Amino acid sequence: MTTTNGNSDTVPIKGVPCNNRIEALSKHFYDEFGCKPTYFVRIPGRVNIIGEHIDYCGYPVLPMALEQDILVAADLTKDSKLYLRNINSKYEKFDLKINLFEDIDIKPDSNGKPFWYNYVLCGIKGGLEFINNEMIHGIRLFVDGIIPPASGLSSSSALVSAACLAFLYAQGAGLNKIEIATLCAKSERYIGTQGGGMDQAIAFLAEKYSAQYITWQPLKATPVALPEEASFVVAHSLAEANKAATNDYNRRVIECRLAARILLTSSDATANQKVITLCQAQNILGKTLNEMVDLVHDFLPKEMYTKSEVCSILNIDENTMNNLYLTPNTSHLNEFKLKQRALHVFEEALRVEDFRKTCTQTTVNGKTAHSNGSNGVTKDATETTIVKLGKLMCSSHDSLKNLYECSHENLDRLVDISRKMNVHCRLTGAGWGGCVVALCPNDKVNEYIEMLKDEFYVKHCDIEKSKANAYVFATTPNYGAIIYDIR
Ligand code: ADP
Ligand code: NG1
Ligand code: MG
Repeated sequence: MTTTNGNSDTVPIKGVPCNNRIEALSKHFYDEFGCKPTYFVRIPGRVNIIGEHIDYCGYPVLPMALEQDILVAADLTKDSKLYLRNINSKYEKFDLKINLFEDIDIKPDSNGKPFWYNYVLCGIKGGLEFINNEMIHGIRLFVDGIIPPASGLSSSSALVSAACLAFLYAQGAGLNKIEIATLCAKSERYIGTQGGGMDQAIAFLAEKYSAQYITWQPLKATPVALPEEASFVVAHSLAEANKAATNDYNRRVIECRLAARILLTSSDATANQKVITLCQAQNILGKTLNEMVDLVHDFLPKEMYTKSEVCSILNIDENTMNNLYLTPNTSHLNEFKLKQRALHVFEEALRVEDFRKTCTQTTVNGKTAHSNGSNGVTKDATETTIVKLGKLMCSSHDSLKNLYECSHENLDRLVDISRKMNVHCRLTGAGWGGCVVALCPNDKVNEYIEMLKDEFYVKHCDIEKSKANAYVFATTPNYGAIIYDIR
């Protein structure tokens, strides 16, 4: 799969880069299976710069790919089996005879936490469904992942996508990047979470040096140049949150669905039962995002709605509500926060638009100039751009904390510590733990990282300063998915 042809077809790269990681993974593969891998698949993690919890509502998001990735060594087998290994011994071996996609059962452990290999099975199941069960080869996979897991940097989607891509490549199936990103988003839902598709989209559509403005229906990625004068710094809160192990994530998804359905009742417009996103509701109502914010205040005034209230507003019974809008792990819920979730979504969608516009142009004395190079933008204008972007990130975090209630005390602490240095940051990914992303002027990056080490990792988390390096890093936009074929 090349990384230079935007939204078009996937083409494998011949050969593999010579580096220690590839060599070590090849050796593990050989020691385990007695043969060399014949191809490698690499899928990056991502950091979402802005646009949180709005992909599943149909609104654009602005992520970029990380250098940290899931790298998988692979080979075909003549039987119809999956042989799965992981370089990290905490992830146990797993083998499975692959039959029909319908037969791949993806169940969590007795505590409701997914097994690591369930994410791989999601990718295989989705791939098998795509090829109508017409499997030609089994597959050996050896996984080496360096994306911090359960940290909002999309380790799960990198694993699902790597498995799906490796499996389909083994079958000789040709898919373009848009198709496979869409397929992987659908495949990951087998884990139980109703994700929106951002992680899989950036995994395949990312390009080096630019973030991507991702829009839906149809899926499209448009490069966005980020200001050269600032860097993005990612810092781990040291709290992990596995999104499929609780119903926190799906609860937000279904609250947005219910809000969309209730907002639709504000007009006589007819909408079939499949209309479930806030963006679809907005389009049907023909309103601007700001008008949708006003509508929320008028039509969703209460702090909390009970299930029976929602049923009565929508004129449906509980069974219908469960079947149409809820998920297996949310069907027992009786109370929903609709105003708060919908306000976050519409206001975050506005922030994404503002952020993108600010990145691509800045106005100096009435003249428009581009801010992504040395093309005549004054230092003052650039500083204004960074201040503006920082403020948008700051408001995004406040909204996620207060309206969406998906922050964590460690994330809030990182945000507060950063503010002392006038650096704005926000939680990234789903939240409830994981990482923050900060926008920091280049000349302050080292000082900022040192300050986080002292004030957060050493002082608050009791970690030796030398070990704190593992948890905080500056990053620039990286490539998307790659297949290295060495046959
Ligand atoms: P994230 O924000 O990182 O996507 P998720 O909760 O969605 O977090 O998924 C995290 C889960 O993905 C982990 O608990 C683990 O099961 C799986 N995972 C992530 N990275 C790896 C890896 N390198 N090897 C095995 N499993 C992994
Ligand atoms: P993380 O936290 O990386 O698992 C999740 C969703 C995204 C998006 C973000 C919140 C999946 C696979 N990923 O990301 O689609 O909704 O939360 O913006 O469900
Ligand atoms: Mg995930």
